[in-house]
Amino acid sequence: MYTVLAGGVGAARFLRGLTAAVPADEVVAIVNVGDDLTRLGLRICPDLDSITYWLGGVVHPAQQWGRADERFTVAEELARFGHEPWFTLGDRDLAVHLHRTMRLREGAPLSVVSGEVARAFGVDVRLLPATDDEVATRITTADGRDLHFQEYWVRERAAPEVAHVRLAGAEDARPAPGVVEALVDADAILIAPSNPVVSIDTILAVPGIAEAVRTSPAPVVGVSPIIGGEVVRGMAHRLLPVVGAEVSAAGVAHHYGALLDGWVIDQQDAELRDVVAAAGPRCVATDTMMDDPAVAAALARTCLRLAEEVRR
Ligand code: FO1
Repeated sequence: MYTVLAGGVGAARFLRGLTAAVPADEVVAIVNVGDDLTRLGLRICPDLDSITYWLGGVVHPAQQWGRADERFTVAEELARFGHEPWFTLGDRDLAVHLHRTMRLREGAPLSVVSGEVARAFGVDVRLLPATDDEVATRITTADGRDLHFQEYWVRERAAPEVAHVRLAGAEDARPAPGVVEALVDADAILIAPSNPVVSIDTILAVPGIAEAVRTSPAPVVGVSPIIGGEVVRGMAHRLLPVVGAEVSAAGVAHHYGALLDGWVIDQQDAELRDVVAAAGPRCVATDTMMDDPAVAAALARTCLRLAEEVRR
């Protein structure tokens, strides 16, 4: 079993590559739920949905979130009542939120509903929310505002200076059923090239998960989300300094620290290999730009080979 700590888009591309290297039913993704929010009374899970849509072959190709062939008839009608459209929900996307919200109201845990939704889109990878409890990534801006992550990222386009990032509700949250087992029993634990601060740290912030990664006998291999000092997408470059991490492939490895046994960086950053290795993890440089599915598959195989090397 290969267990992947996963955020949104970068994780979806990586998972697509991994399922070209090993059978999909041997892959478990532990997915960040800090992005989740309730809008219009509906529970929305952006990272679970991005991965589901991506692996299900129905993601909006340019946006990498939301659905292809989407329409916004409901959103247009809702504007009539003054609902702010800063977080747009398409008609097809709404069907997932309606189903999920109905099932949650019936008392089904998010982990059960996520499995139903994944199967409905033909996704064989097991998608597990990090927790079934309600948590939220919240951003404290330098000027003292307390924003939900989606307000910061979507409404304010990550413009405000950030003073602090936290996973609200973490102290009362528990790993979802199957999460600890997926980590302890894994043949390898892989950290996808997701946002270290608001995707990976927010998984590790659920009490019991970081502990399970540390005590698991499985080698832990991660992929740098920073290439040539730049983010591939998103706003990690705005948030890494907030947690004292340098915006580089070496800086992120240092941020994950002792969790890592292996670290895969892009060939552009090959000169950082010794810097990374000096801090502990075995380091490999390869092509990590996963625009091409063949690159994603090769990257996954590189991670699995590195996991075998560090296991010995
Ligand atoms: N991102 C945007 O930039 N604008 C949006 O209006 C927006 C709506 C949206 C609705 C559902 C959903 O699952 C994701 C949505 N996203 C939107 C993307 C979302 O902010 C990201 O997928 C993650 O939360 C960050 O990676």
